[in-house]
Amino acid sequence: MEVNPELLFQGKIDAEVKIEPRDWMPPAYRKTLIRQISQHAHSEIVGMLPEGNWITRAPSLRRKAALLAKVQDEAGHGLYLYAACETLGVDRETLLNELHSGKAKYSSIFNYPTLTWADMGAIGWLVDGAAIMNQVPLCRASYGPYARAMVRVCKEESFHQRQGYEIMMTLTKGTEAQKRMAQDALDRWWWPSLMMFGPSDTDSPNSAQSMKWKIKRFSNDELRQRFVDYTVPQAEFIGLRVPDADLRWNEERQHYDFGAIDWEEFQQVLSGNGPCNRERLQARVDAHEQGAWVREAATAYAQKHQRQTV
Ligand code: FAQ
Repeated sequence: MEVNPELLFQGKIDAEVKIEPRDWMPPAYRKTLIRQISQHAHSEIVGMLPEGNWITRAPSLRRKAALLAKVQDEAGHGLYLYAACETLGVDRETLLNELHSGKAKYSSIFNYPTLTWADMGAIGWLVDGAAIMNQVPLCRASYGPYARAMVRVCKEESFHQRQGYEIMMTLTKGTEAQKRMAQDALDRWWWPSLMMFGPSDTDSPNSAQSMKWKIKRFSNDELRQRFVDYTVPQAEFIGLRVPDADLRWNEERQHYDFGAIDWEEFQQVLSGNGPCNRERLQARVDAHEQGAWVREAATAYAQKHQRQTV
Protein backbone atom coordinates (compact mmCIF):
# COMPACT_ATOMS: atom_id res chain seq x y z
CA MET A 1 0.00 0.00 0.00
CA GLU A 2 1.35 3.43 -0.96
CA VAL A 3 1.71 5.88 1.91
CA ASN A 4 0.77 9.49 1.29
CA PRO A 5 4.01 11.51 1.74
CA GLU A 6 2.09 14.54 3.02
CA LEU A 7 0.61 12.41 5.81
CA LEU A 8 3.99 10.95 6.68
CA PHE A 9 5.46 14.43 6.74
CA GLN A 10 2.72 15.81 9.02
CA GLY A 11 3.20 12.76 11.24
CA LYS A 12 6.87 13.66 11.70
CA ILE A 13 5.94 17.26 12.49
CA ASP A 14 3.33 16.14 15.03
CA ALA A 15 5.89 13.83 16.64
CA GLU A 16 8.37 16.75 16.92
CA VAL A 17 10.87 15.10 14.55
CA LYS A 18 13.00 17.80 12.91
CA ILE A 19 12.84 18.11 9.13
CA GLU A 20 16.32 18.16 7.59
CA PRO A 21 17.44 19.46 4.15
CA ARG A 22 17.48 16.08 2.39
CA ASP A 23 14.10 14.96 3.76
CA TRP A 24 11.04 15.04 1.58
CA MET A 25 8.89 18.10 2.25
CA PRO A 26 5.77 19.54 0.61
CA PRO A 27 6.68 22.23 -1.93
CA ALA A 28 4.53 24.75 -0.02
CA TYR A 29 6.48 24.07 3.22
CA ARG A 30 9.75 24.72 1.38
CA LYS A 31 8.32 27.89 -0.16
CA THR A 32 7.07 29.20 3.19
CA LEU A 33 10.43 28.56 4.82
CA ILE A 34 12.34 30.28 2.02
CA ARG A 35 9.99 33.26 2.35
CA GLN A 36 10.23 33.55 6.13
CA ILE A 37 13.93 32.75 6.54
CA SER A 38 14.99 35.05 3.70
CA GLN A 39 12.82 37.91 5.01
CA HIS A 40 14.40 37.30 8.37
CA ALA A 41 17.93 37.33 6.89
CA HIS A 42 17.21 40.54 4.99
CA SER A 43 15.92 42.12 8.20
CA GLU A 44 19.16 41.32 9.96
CA ILE A 45 21.36 43.01 7.38
CA VAL A 46 19.07 45.97 6.72
CA GLY A 47 18.76 46.20 10.51
CA MET A 48 22.46 47.03 10.68
CA LEU A 49 21.82 50.38 9.00
CA PRO A 50 19.86 52.41 11.58
CA GLU A 51 22.37 51.58 14.32
CA GLY A 52 25.43 51.69 12.06
CA ASN A 53 24.51 55.31 11.64
CA TRP A 54 25.48 55.97 15.29
CA ILE A 55 28.77 54.06 15.61
CA THR A 56 30.89 57.13 14.93
CA ARG A 57 28.76 59.23 17.29
CA ALA A 58 28.61 56.92 20.32
CA PRO A 59 29.18 58.99 23.48
CA SER A 60 32.07 56.91 24.90
CA LEU A 61 34.57 54.23 23.94
CA ARG A 62 32.62 51.63 25.95
CA ARG A 63 29.36 52.48 24.18
CA LYS A 64 31.09 52.46 20.83
CA ALA A 65 32.65 49.02 21.40
CA ALA A 66 29.30 47.55 22.48
CA LEU A 67 27.40 49.08 19.55
CA LEU A 68 30.03 47.97 17.07
CA ALA A 69 29.86 44.42 18.41
CA LYS A 70 26.07 44.46 18.24
CA VAL A 71 25.99 45.64 14.63
CA GLN A 72 28.57 42.97 13.70
CA ASP A 73 26.41 40.36 15.44
CA GLU A 74 23.50 41.33 13.18
CA ALA A 75 25.69 40.68 10.13
CA GLY A 76 26.50 37.26 11.59
CA HIS A 77 22.78 36.55 12.07
CA GLY A 78 22.21 37.41 8.43
CA LEU A 79 24.96 34.97 7.51
CA TYR A 80 23.50 32.07 9.54
CA LEU A 81 20.06 32.74 8.11
CA TYR A 82 21.16 33.01 4.46
CA ALA A 83 23.10 29.76 4.98
CA ALA A 84 20.00 28.08 6.50
CA CYS A 85 17.94 29.32 3.55
CA GLU A 86 20.45 27.94 1.05
CA THR A 87 19.90 24.43 2.45
CA LEU A 88 16.42 24.69 0.88
CA GLY A 89 17.91 24.89 -2.59
CA VAL A 90 17.95 28.62 -3.26
CA ASP A 91 21.22 30.48 -3.74
CA ARG A 92 22.26 33.62 -1.94
CA GLU A 93 22.62 35.72 -5.05
CA THR A 94 18.99 35.13 -5.96
CA LEU A 95 17.90 36.11 -2.46
CA LEU A 96 19.99 39.28 -2.46
CA ASN A 97 18.70 40.23 -5.91
CA GLU A 98 15.17 39.97 -4.57
CA LEU A 99 16.06 42.27 -1.69
CA HIS A 100 17.86 44.80 -3.85
CA SER A 101 15.13 44.92 -6.48
CA GLY A 102 12.55 45.67 -3.78
CA LYS A 103 10.72 42.38 -4.39
CA ALA A 104 11.51 40.82 -1.00
CA LYS A 105 10.22 42.11 2.29
CA TYR A 106 12.25 42.88 5.40
CA SER A 107 11.02 43.95 8.82
CA SER A 108 9.00 47.17 8.81
CA ILE A 109 10.85 48.42 11.89
CA PHE A 110 14.04 49.25 10.01
CA ASN A 111 12.32 51.89 7.92
CA TYR A 112 12.22 54.37 10.80
CA PRO A 113 14.97 56.92 11.41
CA THR A 114 17.42 56.97 14.32
CA LEU A 115 17.38 60.61 15.40
CA THR A 116 19.22 60.65 18.75
CA TRP A 117 21.56 58.51 20.82
CA ALA A 118 18.57 57.37 22.90
CA ASP A 119 17.35 55.53 19.80
CA MET A 120 20.25 53.11 20.30
CA GLY A 121 18.79 52.35 23.72
CA ALA A 122 15.24 52.06 22.40
CA ILE A 123 16.26 49.74 19.54
CA GLY A 124 18.20 47.39 21.81
CA TRP A 125 15.49 47.36 24.46
CA LEU A 126 12.38 47.26 22.28
CA VAL A 127 13.41 46.01 18.83
CA ASP A 128 15.75 43.30 20.09
CA GLY A 129 13.27 42.64 22.90
CA ALA A 130 10.51 42.04 20.34
CA ALA A 131 12.91 39.98 18.22
CA ILE A 132 13.69 37.69 21.18
CA MET A 133 10.00 37.26 22.00
CA ASN A 134 9.38 36.18 18.43
CA GLN A 135 12.55 34.15 17.98
CA VAL A 136 12.81 32.07 21.15
CA PRO A 137 9.89 29.91 19.96
CA LEU A 138 11.62 29.67 16.55
CA CYS A 139 14.42 27.71 18.28
CA ARG A 140 11.82 24.91 18.23
CA ALA A 141 10.81 25.45 14.60
CA SER A 142 10.29 22.19 12.73
CA TYR A 143 13.03 22.86 10.17
CA GLY A 144 16.36 21.82 11.72
CA PRO A 145 18.77 24.35 10.14
CA TYR A 146 16.46 27.29 11.00
CA ALA A 147 15.90 26.12 14.57
CA ARG A 148 19.64 25.62 15.17
CA ALA A 149 20.54 29.03 13.72
CA MET A 150 17.99 30.60 16.06
CA VAL A 151 19.62 29.20 19.20
CA ARG A 152 22.75 31.23 18.67
CA VAL A 153 20.89 34.27 17.39
CA CYS A 154 18.74 34.38 20.53
CA LYS A 155 21.74 34.27 22.85
CA GLU A 156 23.20 37.29 21.11
CA GLU A 157 19.87 39.12 20.97
CA SER A 158 19.59 38.88 24.73
CA PHE A 159 22.90 40.68 25.13
CA HIS A 160 21.60 43.32 22.69
CA GLN A 161 18.41 43.75 24.66
CA ARG A 162 20.29 44.26 27.90
CA GLN A 163 22.73 46.76 26.43
CA GLY A 164 19.76 48.74 25.05
CA TYR A 165 17.89 48.72 28.35
CA GLU A 166 21.04 49.79 30.15
CA ILE A 167 21.42 52.78 27.83
CA MET A 168 17.81 53.76 28.60
CA MET A 169 18.35 53.27 32.32
CA THR A 170 21.45 55.46 32.28
CA LEU A 171 19.63 58.21 30.38
CA THR A 172 16.66 58.16 32.74
CA LYS A 173 19.01 58.61 35.69
CA GLY A 174 20.69 61.55 33.95
CA THR A 175 19.78 65.20 33.34
CA GLU A 176 16.28 66.42 32.48
CA ALA A 177 17.35 66.68 28.83
CA GLN A 178 18.56 63.06 28.86
CA LYS A 179 15.29 61.88 30.43
CA ARG A 180 13.34 63.72 27.72
CA MET A 181 15.53 62.11 25.07
CA ALA A 182 14.77 58.62 26.47
CA GLN A 183 11.02 59.33 26.63
CA ASP A 184 11.03 60.71 23.10
CA ALA A 185 12.77 57.56 21.82
CA LEU A 186 10.19 55.34 23.57
CA ASP A 187 7.38 57.49 22.10
CA ARG A 188 8.70 56.98 18.57
CA TRP A 189 9.68 53.29 18.77
CA TRP A 190 6.82 51.82 20.81
CA TRP A 191 4.15 51.42 18.12
CA PRO A 192 6.53 50.36 15.32
CA SER A 193 7.87 47.69 17.74
CA LEU A 194 4.36 46.30 18.23
CA MET A 195 3.99 46.17 14.44
CA MET A 196 7.07 43.93 14.18
CA PHE A 197 4.92 40.96 15.22
CA GLY A 198 2.96 41.23 11.98
CA PRO A 199 -0.74 41.71 11.20
CA SER A 200 -3.34 40.71 13.76
CA ASP A 201 -4.34 37.05 13.72
CA THR A 202 -7.53 37.70 11.76
CA ASP A 203 -5.47 39.31 8.94
CA SER A 204 -2.44 37.00 8.93
CA PRO A 205 -2.72 34.78 5.84
CA ASN A 206 0.26 32.54 6.72
CA SER A 207 -0.17 31.91 10.44
CA ALA A 208 -2.60 28.98 10.51
CA GLN A 209 -0.59 26.81 8.09
CA SER A 210 2.77 27.83 9.61
CA MET A 211 1.49 26.82 13.05
CA LYS A 212 0.24 23.49 11.72
CA TRP A 213 3.72 22.90 10.32
CA LYS A 214 5.23 24.07 13.64
CA ILE A 215 7.33 26.72 11.98
CA LYS A 216 5.48 29.22 14.16
CA ARG A 217 4.52 28.07 17.65
CA PHE A 218 2.47 31.13 18.66
CA SER A 219 0.32 33.55 16.73
CA ASN A 220 1.32 37.15 15.99
CA ASP A 221 -1.17 38.53 18.55
CA GLU A 222 -0.08 36.07 21.26
CA LEU A 223 3.55 37.15 20.92
CA ARG A 224 2.62 40.83 20.75
CA GLN A 225 0.63 40.48 23.98
CA ARG A 226 3.56 38.76 25.69
CA PHE A 227 5.86 41.55 24.60
CA VAL A 228 3.53 44.22 26.03
CA ASP A 229 3.15 42.31 29.31
CA TYR A 230 6.88 41.93 29.62
CA THR A 231 7.92 45.43 28.57
CA VAL A 232 5.45 47.73 30.33
CA PRO A 233 6.85 46.96 33.83
CA GLN A 234 10.37 47.56 32.47
CA ALA A 235 9.30 51.03 31.29
CA GLU A 236 7.71 51.75 34.68
CA PHE A 237 10.84 50.61 36.49
CA ILE A 238 12.95 53.28 34.79
CA GLY A 239 10.27 55.96 35.07
CA LEU A 240 9.18 56.08 31.43
CA ARG A 241 5.60 56.33 30.20
CA VAL A 242 4.40 54.00 27.43
CA PRO A 243 2.68 56.25 24.84
CA ASP A 244 -0.73 54.57 24.92
CA ALA A 245 -3.70 56.21 26.67
CA ASP A 246 -5.62 52.90 26.54
CA LEU A 247 -2.93 50.84 28.24
CA ARG A 248 -4.11 49.28 31.50
CA TRP A 249 -3.73 46.06 33.45
CA ASN A 250 -6.71 43.77 33.05
CA GLU A 251 -7.08 41.80 36.27
CA GLU A 252 -9.51 39.34 34.75
CA ARG A 253 -7.34 38.51 31.73
CA GLN A 254 -4.08 38.85 33.69
CA HIS A 255 -2.71 40.82 30.73
CA TYR A 256 -2.38 44.45 29.72
CA ASP A 257 -5.08 45.82 27.44
CA PHE A 258 -3.59 48.16 24.90
CA GLY A 259 -4.76 50.61 22.24
CA ALA A 260 -5.40 50.08 18.55
CA ILE A 261 -2.42 49.71 16.23
CA ASP A 262 -2.35 51.97 13.18
CA TRP A 263 -2.46 49.23 10.51
CA GLU A 264 -2.64 51.82 7.76
CA GLU A 265 0.84 53.03 8.76
CA PHE A 266 2.04 49.38 8.79
CA GLN A 267 0.70 48.81 5.26
CA GLN A 268 2.31 52.01 4.03
CA VAL A 269 5.71 50.93 5.40
CA LEU A 270 5.31 47.46 3.85
CA SER A 271 4.51 48.94 0.48
CA GLY A 272 7.69 51.00 0.46
CA ASN A 273 6.37 54.32 1.77
CA GLY A 274 7.82 54.36 5.28
CA PRO A 275 10.03 57.25 6.40
CA CYS A 276 13.31 55.55 5.32
CA ASN A 277 12.42 52.75 2.86
CA ARG A 278 14.16 54.28 -0.13
CA GLU A 279 17.23 55.33 1.86
CA ARG A 280 17.63 51.86 3.40
CA LEU A 281 17.35 50.03 0.10
CA GLN A 282 19.78 52.41 -1.60
CA ALA A 283 22.31 51.98 1.21
CA ARG A 284 22.05 48.18 0.81
CA VAL A 285 22.50 48.33 -2.96
CA ASP A 286 25.50 50.68 -2.58
CA ALA A 287 27.11 48.43 0.04
CA HIS A 288 26.63 45.40 -2.21
CA GLU A 289 28.15 47.13 -5.22
CA GLN A 290 31.08 48.50 -3.23
CA GLY A 291 31.74 45.04 -1.82
CA ALA A 292 31.93 43.38 -5.26
CA TRP A 293 35.73 43.28 -5.18
CA VAL A 294 35.71 41.43 -1.85
CA ARG A 295 33.40 38.74 -3.27
CA GLU A 296 35.53 38.46 -6.41
CA ALA A 297 38.73 38.14 -4.39
CA ALA A 298 37.19 35.53 -2.07
CA THR A 299 35.89 33.51 -5.03
CA ALA A 300 39.26 33.68 -6.82
CA TYR A 301 41.03 32.53 -3.64
CA ALA A 302 38.59 29.65 -3.16
CA GLN A 303 39.06 28.54 -6.80
CA LYS A 304 42.87 28.70 -6.54
CA HIS A 305 42.77 26.73 -3.28
CA GLN A 306 40.49 24.13 -4.90
CA ARG A 307 42.87 23.72 -7.91
CA GLN A 308 45.80 23.19 -5.56
CA THR A 309 44.03 20.51 -3.54
CA VAL A 310 42.75 18.57 -6.60
N1 FAQ B 1 7.57 43.72 8.52
O1 FAQ B 1 0.83 36.11 7.43
P1 FAQ B 1 1.83 36.94 8.18
C1 FAQ B 1 15.63 41.37 13.65
C2 FAQ B 1 4.64 40.26 6.18
S1 FAQ B 1 14.04 40.97 14.07
C3 FAQ B 1 7.54 43.37 7.21
O2 FAQ B 1 1.57 37.15 9.62
P2 FAQ B 1 4.19 35.35 8.75
C4 FAQ B 1 16.67 41.46 14.72
C5 FAQ B 1 4.88 38.76 6.18
O3 FAQ B 1 6.22 38.46 5.91
C6 FAQ B 1 12.99 41.28 12.67
N2 FAQ B 1 6.72 42.41 6.74
O4 FAQ B 1 3.29 36.36 7.90
C7 FAQ B 1 17.38 42.76 14.75
C8 FAQ B 1 3.91 38.30 5.13
O5 FAQ B 1 4.55 38.53 3.88
P3 FAQ B 1 4.19 37.78 2.48
C9 FAQ B 1 12.87 40.14 11.73
C10 FAQ B 1 5.92 41.79 7.63
O6 FAQ B 1 5.43 35.14 8.01
C11 FAQ B 1 17.19 43.63 15.80
C12 FAQ B 1 2.75 39.27 5.29
O7 FAQ B 1 3.26 40.40 5.97
N3 FAQ B 1 12.35 38.97 12.37
O8 FAQ B 1 15.82 41.55 12.50
C13 FAQ B 1 5.91 42.11 8.99
O9 FAQ B 1 3.41 34.15 9.16
C14 FAQ B 1 17.84 44.86 15.85
C15 FAQ B 1 1.60 38.65 6.07
O10 FAQ B 1 1.95 38.37 7.45
C16 FAQ B 1 11.80 37.96 11.68
O11 FAQ B 1 11.71 38.00 10.47
C17 FAQ B 1 6.78 43.12 9.43
N4 FAQ B 1 6.84 43.51 10.71
O12 FAQ B 1 4.49 36.16 10.12
C18 FAQ B 1 18.27 43.14 13.74
C19 FAQ B 1 11.38 36.77 12.49
N5 FAQ B 1 5.01 41.34 9.60
O13 FAQ B 1 3.25 36.65 2.79
C20 FAQ B 1 18.93 44.39 13.79
C21 FAQ B 1 10.92 35.63 11.65
C22 FAQ B 1 4.45 40.56 8.65
O14 FAQ B 1 3.57 38.85 1.64
C23 FAQ B 1 18.71 45.25 14.86
N6 FAQ B 1 9.67 35.89 11.00
N7 FAQ B 1 5.01 40.85 7.46
O15 FAQ B 1 5.49 37.31 1.95
C24 FAQ B 1 8.47 35.65 11.56
O16 FAQ B 1 8.35 35.23 12.69
C25 FAQ B 1 7.23 35.89 10.71
O17 FAQ B 1 7.63 35.95 9.36
C26 FAQ B 1 6.46 37.19 11.08
C27 FAQ B 1 5.27 37.33 10.12
C28 FAQ B 1 5.90 37.06 12.51
C29 FAQ B 1 7.32 38.43 10.96
